[in-house]
Amino acid sequence: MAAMPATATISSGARVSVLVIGSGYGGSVAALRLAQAGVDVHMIEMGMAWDTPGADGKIFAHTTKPDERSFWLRTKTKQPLSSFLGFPIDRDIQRYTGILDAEEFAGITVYQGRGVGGGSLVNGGMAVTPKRENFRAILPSVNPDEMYNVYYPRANAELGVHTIDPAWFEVAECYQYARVGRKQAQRSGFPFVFVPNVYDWDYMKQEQAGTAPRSAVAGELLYGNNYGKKSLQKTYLKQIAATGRVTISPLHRVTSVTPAPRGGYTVEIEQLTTAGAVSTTKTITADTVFFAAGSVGTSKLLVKLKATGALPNLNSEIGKGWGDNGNVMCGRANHIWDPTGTLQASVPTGGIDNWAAGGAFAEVAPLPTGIETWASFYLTLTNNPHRARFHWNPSTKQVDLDWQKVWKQPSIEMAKTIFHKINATEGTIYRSDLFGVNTIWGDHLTYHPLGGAVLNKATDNYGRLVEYPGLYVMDGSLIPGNTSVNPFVTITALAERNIEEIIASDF
Ligand code: FAE
Repeated sequence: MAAMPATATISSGARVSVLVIGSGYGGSVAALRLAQAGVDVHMIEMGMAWDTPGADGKIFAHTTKPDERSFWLRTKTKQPLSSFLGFPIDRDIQRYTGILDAEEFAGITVYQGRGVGGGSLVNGGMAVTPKRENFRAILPSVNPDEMYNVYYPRANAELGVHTIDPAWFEVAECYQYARVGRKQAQRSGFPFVFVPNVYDWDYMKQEQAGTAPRSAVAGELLYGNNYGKKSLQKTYLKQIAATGRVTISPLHRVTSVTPAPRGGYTVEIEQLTTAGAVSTTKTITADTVFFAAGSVGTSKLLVKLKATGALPNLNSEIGKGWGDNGNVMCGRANHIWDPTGTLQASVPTGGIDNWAAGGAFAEVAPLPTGIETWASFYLTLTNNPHRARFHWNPSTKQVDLDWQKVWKQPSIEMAKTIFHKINATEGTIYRSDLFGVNTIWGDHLTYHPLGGAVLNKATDNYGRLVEYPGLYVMDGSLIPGNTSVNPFVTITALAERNIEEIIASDF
């Protein structure tokens, strides 16, 4: 277990210099750079610290044996793949502040990490820098030279991003599924490209060889990796701990931020039990507040605070520009002579690039069931044009998202540009047993929520909420709905860029 920032239980009545809401990528970058500049920081995280082993001696639950640690406040798991061979695979669990939240809105389920480290605790570790020609469309107000010369390299170095050893890829039993994916992509004329990752590839080699405890090779991913993945706990949060200037309150949730009578901001915070009950409500004062609660968390807070009069002057762009990064999943049935292997590393390592021609990039994903499935499985990122908006619902006192399920259809059409062709070449069909009965497309979810407080619209060009000096946005809500690739490297690089300017000008 890497050294973590000191946990503390913030006291009601406290006054802090900087409060960071959320401990994912945006929050961790902000906290580290502020601390290194000599500023004391307190981080508030609604999830758990994830630093203590459970009864089985492991911190994180196993993928195929989800227990209470696996899901955020649910009594039944809600796995992205809901069935196998037509049989439902979700199971009852104890309600607990577990690591993966499947947050349900009317038209979409949004998966998010909960705990110190945010999404880095549960994600696939795929660490991709978008192609430069796509970047202008993503963030047109940001100087690409700065991003590609300074901030992307910085983010990649700090996160520990590397690509698989290509020679090892050719022989690793746990990547047979990816080699089948490559062979079939290339037979249909699509380029197959390696996807960089934050997983420790040397550790993976030891796992495969049986000389180290298995993690990715044992299928660990969605509910945390016990060994090889370099989550933020092993990178930014470890560096944060070394500064000695940052404390963090896990199991604390921010519910309100409003100008304080004598300067700074009054922040309302709920302390949670592991059953999800509110044990204490606290009021503190912060000179400066960074919203880094993720695209959904930050957007929900800001939309509520604007609508309920806590921050009424926030501009009308708040809540807009939300997208799902075009996520859609599917599986294909292979012929009996194309087995994908019983041993499958949970960390994907390559993808099929048809972005320019078809608006789709398909990651060859594992199905780590431990049995031969003769299935190829894919998460496809597409150039879906739809953008949704968060609204305050005064009757339910909740924030709703107006995403519609039919808005996934363009993503399906883009994914078909790859898989219809592969099926035609191979003489194969789609699997229709993975997302319910007779359902081909996993079009009910996203792992990549983006937008809701878009850069240079809801904020200035560096994430300042200009109507309220001292309030900043620092996470995936700044990015308008799509990054053309997996998002966390861009979230990290953008946070590095923004915090540098904010420290230079505002502190
Ligand atoms: P995030 O990491 O979500 O952190 C926000 C934190 O704020 C969370 O820890 C929340 O618990 C906390 N929070 C929320 N509301 C409050 C509140 N009111 N008070 C206190 N704390 C709060 O935000 N991306 C990739 O690039 N590559 C991948 O391979 C990949 N795989 C993924 C797989 C899964 C299953 C999931 C769920 C996501 C995946 N992602 C992947 C997405 C990636 O993890 C996500 O874009 C980033 O984590 C978002 O970073 P943020 O800093 O915006």
